[in-house]
Amino acid sequence: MAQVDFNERQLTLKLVYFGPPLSGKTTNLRALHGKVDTLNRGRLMTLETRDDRTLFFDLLPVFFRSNGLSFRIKVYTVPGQPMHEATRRVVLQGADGIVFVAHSDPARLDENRDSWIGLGKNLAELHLRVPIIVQYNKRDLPDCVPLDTADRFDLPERRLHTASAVSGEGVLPTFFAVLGATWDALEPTFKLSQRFGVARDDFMRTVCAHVGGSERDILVA
Ligand SMILES: Nc1nc2c(ncn2[C@@H]2O[C@H](COP(=O)(O)OP(=O)(O)OP(=O)(O)O)[C@@H](O)[C@H]2O)c(=O)[nH]1
Ligand SMILES: [Mg+2]
Repeated sequence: MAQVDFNERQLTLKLVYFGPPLSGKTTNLRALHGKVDTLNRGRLMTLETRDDRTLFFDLLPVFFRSNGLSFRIKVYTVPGQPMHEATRRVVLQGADGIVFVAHSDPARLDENRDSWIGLGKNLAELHLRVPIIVQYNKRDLPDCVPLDTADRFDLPERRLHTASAVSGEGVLPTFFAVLGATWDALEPTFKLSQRFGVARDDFMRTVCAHVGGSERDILVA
């Protein structure tokens, strides 16, 4: 759950990138790291084998101060390989928002499903109800699954985000989508706008300025 300290005027959020093996979760984080102003980011921590498999998790801390408020956003990825189930649950604990990074390769759609089911089980066990943004990554591949027939993961009206994380395309709009959805989900409980004196759109614009985004990235989110 978000850490909200009204006395210290500090908000800490935890976002988790979840999804099947090799869908591009770590690549999303690397692209995000490349975009965030060096003043506003901590070290990108990754632990991988030589063939790009995440062993434990990746973490990118993003932090900044604005109008006397201190924001910390901790962005994690889980390891996608089936054997790391226990690790995924640990990383998901306390998440405020989730990005589900799906494959666009038609040959790997079953892996998307398996991972989605795994996510549902973990969230149920952890009693977590948090917003989930779906990103179809690797749109640069030939023969991508068309969006109009793509799996919408149990929600026919679900908005699907697209990315080609290797080139950084789509990475920021996905990030702003999960950030906005997370703010919206926390607002009824914490009354963030009122108690921090920051409107949602100002919060989004401030983050945008600190992660090297443009207004367009928020709007298309
Ligand atoms: N063509 C293409 N390749 C990509 C894209 N994003 C990631 N990749 C490649 O896919 C492979 C896996 O990417 P990772 O980011 O390590 O995948 P992951 O989801 O973190 O994998 P696990 O940690 O094992 O779950 C790497 O070789 C990436 O370069 C993309 O948008 N397009
Ligand atoms: Mg990884």
